[in-house]
Amino acid sequence: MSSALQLPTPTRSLEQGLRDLDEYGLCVHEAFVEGEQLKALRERLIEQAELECEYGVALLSGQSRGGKTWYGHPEPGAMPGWQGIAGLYNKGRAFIDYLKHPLFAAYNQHVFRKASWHLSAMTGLVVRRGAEPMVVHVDQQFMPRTEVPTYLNCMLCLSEFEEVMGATRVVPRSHLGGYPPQAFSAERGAYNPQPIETVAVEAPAGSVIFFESRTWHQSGISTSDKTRYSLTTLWQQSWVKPMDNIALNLQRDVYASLSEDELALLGFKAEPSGRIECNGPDGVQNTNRKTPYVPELRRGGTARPVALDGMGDRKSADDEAKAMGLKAR
Ligand SMILES: O=C(O)CCC(=O)C(=O)O
Ligand SMILES: [Fe+2]
Repeated sequence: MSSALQLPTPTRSLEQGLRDLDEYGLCVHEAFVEGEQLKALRERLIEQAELECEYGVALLSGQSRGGKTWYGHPEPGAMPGWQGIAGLYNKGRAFIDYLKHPLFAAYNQHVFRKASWHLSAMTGLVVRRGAEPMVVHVDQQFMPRTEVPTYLNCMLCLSEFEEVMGATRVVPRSHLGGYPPQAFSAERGAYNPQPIETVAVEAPAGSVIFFESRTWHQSGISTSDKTRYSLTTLWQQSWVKPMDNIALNLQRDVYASLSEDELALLGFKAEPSGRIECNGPDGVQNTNRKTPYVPELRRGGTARPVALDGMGDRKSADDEAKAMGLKAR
């Protein structure tokens, strides 16, 4: 391996992890999750993955995340090399609790230079023998390079990550330059016209591989009988359209079970973009700016809005802001 592909040493220190992210575009934070929490996340993900297969609603691919995917049953005796378990915020309290890991806030504030952030996607990834390498890409490949990364990808290893198991591969320090060249063809989709040398990130279960969205990476090829399990938590700056349309995806019973702080982590916040209009008499709301429910109103019609409690009493936007415990803007 050329020294240009030197990886940062795994660390358990936030400070070291932040330095590594600046220098290498990635870091490996060991023992980010341990013990019972790691066991709970792993068991919940595996049970969900198995049942999505059994019920014929699994997101599968014979290739990788970037290859051709379909929803359905695996063929008997032929488990495809790749499975994605999408929208994990809907699939168990353990995943919501994990979003509140205190170090996520520290990593996000650093990577996003204190700009406002929230969740973009949360996806389980299962990689088995037969998985093919993904095209080398950056997670913000579809937008021009930015001074500050738009996403932070946090890949939690729920099994160990070995090269032969298709562990994530990276190009250290690539976040400082441009993007990996890609070409497109109807049969292959996106591919790299020139070979790009990448290095596998091997890590024990419980580690998080943090890589910011300008770092070149891909999933590897699996030639192992051991299954790779991982959980991707993708955070983003608030102005980016989320990878998952979380405000729409979030199931109503899950929405009703979450605190204001948890909803804010999922992006239920009115910010310069992304205001949520209340979508029913008991509909979804922003955490920081409540809105009345206002359907199409017609003279002589039956549709009625639902005002906010006490709205009629408020004298001004300033009073309203105070009543909601917010600073007027
Ligand atoms: O599964 C992997 O190793 C990489 C997947 C990937 O590219 C991503 O999560 O952005
Ligand atoms: Fe990626």
